[in-house]
Amino acid sequence: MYDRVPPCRSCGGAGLKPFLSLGKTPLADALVSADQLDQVDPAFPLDVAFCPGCALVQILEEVPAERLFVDNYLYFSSFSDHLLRHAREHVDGLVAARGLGPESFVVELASNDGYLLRNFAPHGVRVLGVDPAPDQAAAAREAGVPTVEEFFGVELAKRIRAEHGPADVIIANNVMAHVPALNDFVGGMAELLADDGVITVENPWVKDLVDHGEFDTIYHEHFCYYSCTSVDALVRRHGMYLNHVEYFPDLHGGTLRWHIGKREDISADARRMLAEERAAGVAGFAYYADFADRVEDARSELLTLLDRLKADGASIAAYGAAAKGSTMLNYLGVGTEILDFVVDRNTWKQGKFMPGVHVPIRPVEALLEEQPDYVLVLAWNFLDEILAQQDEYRQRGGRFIRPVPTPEVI
Ligand code: JHZ
Ligand code: ZN
Repeated sequence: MYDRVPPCRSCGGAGLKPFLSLGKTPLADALVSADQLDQVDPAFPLDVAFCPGCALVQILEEVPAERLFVDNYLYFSSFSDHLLRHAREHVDGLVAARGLGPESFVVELASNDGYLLRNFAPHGVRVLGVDPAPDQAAAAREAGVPTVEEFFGVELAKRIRAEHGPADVIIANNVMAHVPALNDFVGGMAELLADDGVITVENPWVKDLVDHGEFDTIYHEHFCYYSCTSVDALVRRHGMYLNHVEYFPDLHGGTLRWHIGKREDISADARRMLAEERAAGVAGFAYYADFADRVEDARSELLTLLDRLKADGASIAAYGAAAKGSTMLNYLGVGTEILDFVVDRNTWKQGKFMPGVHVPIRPVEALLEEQPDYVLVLAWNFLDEILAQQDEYRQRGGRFIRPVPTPEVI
């Protein structure tokens, strides 16, 4: 089934053990425009493996990063109130804990539309964003956030350090999964960081992905799926330490924030999380061995529910033209025969079509205009926020379907 097994992206080890294949899927953020509808969207194998050497979970396929994040990237961070609040709290916490002010220098990697860095402005902190996605970088500059429009690595880190000096804080949220040359990226962070500085890295936790069956968060943009164990091994290779860990169970299905520094100062929370992972078996292959069967069961269960509703004459739409929504629909093989349309707040996505399955994407108002009987929540990670917004649709009898961890009608 797996014809090519590359070396591990972190430790370089040769023994990657595949444990899940989602078949061939189109690129999750490569939304299709109306004039491309008769083309067959290019699809790439989506196979996931575990590294026995360093415990890093990763996909085997490497689609070129330009194709993922420059040519086909319509993800803008500013469309979720939950995420905006989370970013503001992160900034306020850093400013207070580290006494940041006009003398400080903060760099954010994958700064997107400036949704996070702009919160430093009232504190007078010097900031620099790094993001290769052109439309997002332009939006960030518009919001007053200076942004370098490049991929990050050792070479860019040296240039930034030469021009601006070392960084007191480096923030890397939901980007370490997106990096093909992982050691160049982490080596760049080490290069740029001041000796007493801190790096905070956020990413969904692979333990929650497996425990809650969040298979739809697997797509080609996400090369790696992290645990504390694999992050610890990765940063030690670059002379740094995993000093502290915070857990946000409600963000993107379960997110960890790792605090990394050049001086060893390991907190009780970091030790506890590493021990918890050891006890749960996250660092061993057996933990992942039955995941493929569980994903297959989840697929059948959701398909059975959708088919039954459809057979009963119900109309069904979906909420969230998310990357994870693309994995979900393509792996299930659900298109316009089941779903009338998908709604999304992101104006860049409206008017386009979901990759592979070509379900049209409409503004959120379409839910009240059409009042479908059911709405499949593809962006289930924002379910509470979406339910709160959609009170009127629900008052009129509309129902939501949460697909993960197990299908549930709400
Ligand atoms: P959302 C993204 O994945 C992209 P995606 C990225 N690859 C990543 O790593 C993860 O996040 C962490 C819309 N929406 O954020 C906005 C509404 O319409 O779950 C988005 O298009 N109304 C960097 O794409 C989509 O839903 C709302 O009220 O899987 C959500 O996509 C809200 C809250 C969102 O991520
Ligand atoms: Zn490895």
